[in-house]
Amino acid sequence: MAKTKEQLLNILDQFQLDEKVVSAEPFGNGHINDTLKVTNEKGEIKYVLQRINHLIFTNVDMLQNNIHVVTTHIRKKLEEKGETDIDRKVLTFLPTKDGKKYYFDGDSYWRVCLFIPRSKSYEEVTPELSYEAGKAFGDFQTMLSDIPEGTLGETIPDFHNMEFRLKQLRDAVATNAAGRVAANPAGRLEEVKDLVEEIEKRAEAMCIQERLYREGQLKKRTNHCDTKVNNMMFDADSDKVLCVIDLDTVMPGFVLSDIGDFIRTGANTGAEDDENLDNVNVNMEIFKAYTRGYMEKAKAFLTPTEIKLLPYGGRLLTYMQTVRFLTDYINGDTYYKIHSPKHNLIRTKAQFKLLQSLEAHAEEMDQFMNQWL
Ligand code: ADP
Ligand code: GN1
Ligand code: MG
Repeated sequence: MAKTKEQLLNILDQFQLDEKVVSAEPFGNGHINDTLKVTNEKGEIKYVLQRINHLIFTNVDMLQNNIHVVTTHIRKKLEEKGETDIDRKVLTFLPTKDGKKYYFDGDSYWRVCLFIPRSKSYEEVTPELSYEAGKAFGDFQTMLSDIPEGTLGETIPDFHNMEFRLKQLRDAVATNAAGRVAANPAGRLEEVKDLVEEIEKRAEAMCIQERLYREGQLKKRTNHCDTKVNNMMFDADSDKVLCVIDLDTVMPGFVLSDIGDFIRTGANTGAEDDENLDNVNVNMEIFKAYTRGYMEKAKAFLTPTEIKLLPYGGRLLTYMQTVRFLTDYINGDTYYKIHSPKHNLIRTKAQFKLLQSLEAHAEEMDQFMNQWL
């Protein structure tokens, strides 16, 4: 439900802000939460207000607790390293006036963090920025590697479990075939038959991580799980990464998630939802630069199996996103925000095209990894 300006200011008034604020305007283009930038009387952006999508993040206590653990852990590491300007290098969430980590207004959950001044995020990166991003996510995983097991909850259970995502697709197909989807009871399945077939062809090969985990050959680590290119802030002057943001999905998982999602978003020559599939291809320079930066920081803790699988991570996360967008399309668009009736189908096709391009470059990517094996 959209909020009026007065309602938003009233929500903001529940938090311990140290400045008077006068407006809250939409910000960014996330698919799940609502993000707003909050300005003071001088027109300066001071805070970021977010409405948490609690239909997706059903355990808001766990969510905000995870974020608290992660941000305080990173802050401590930065202090130990003697870093300066720490408020720009880790997100700072503000408590409510009664000391809570979020505010519930009767129908929505809200949180506020400091806006990072003199920073910017990118939707597209150059190889130089990609190298910086690789180092930043390698550092991020390193800093979080000593959070004791069991401290962080799974904010979305089985979030990057490929077997689970395939099951959701198969359930959606069965439900749609039985004509039980309210939003569009017929038609969508017929329209996507070929895509479902393409997905099924690859299904077994895309569940390697779950199998290796069961066999004890792969462990879980703390991952960001949403390393989209726009989820990190760069310094507006130096173009060095300041801070990793969008921490809702930081949780235990497989290491390929954080390599894969950056390749999926940063190394795509087109947009995630490009209607012109000719635009969509993998940019090998960006892949190489990210990998170089990431390996510089992460090589110390990665196993040879994980290093070898790194290019597979790009294919896996792209495949997973194809499956997730398609599932949502078949289900009648109940999960992702959409901006046109066929948006989820357009996204599916663009992701599938990227997957094909990644497959065509698999050998070249594997060869590139040999320098670390
Ligand atoms: P979403 O779930 O909507 O993707 P994000 O937390 O990623 O939410 O925020 C969306 C965008 O808002 C980011 O890509 C970034 O440009 C900007 N942003 C978010 N938090 C901050 C912050 N603390 N300081 C500056 N910009 C921010
Ligand atoms: C969602 O909220 P946002 O836009 O950063 C999604 C990710 C997907 C992404 C696809 C909680 O991320 O998993 O990869 O869209 N987040 C959730 O763009 O499902
Ligand atoms: Mg985001």
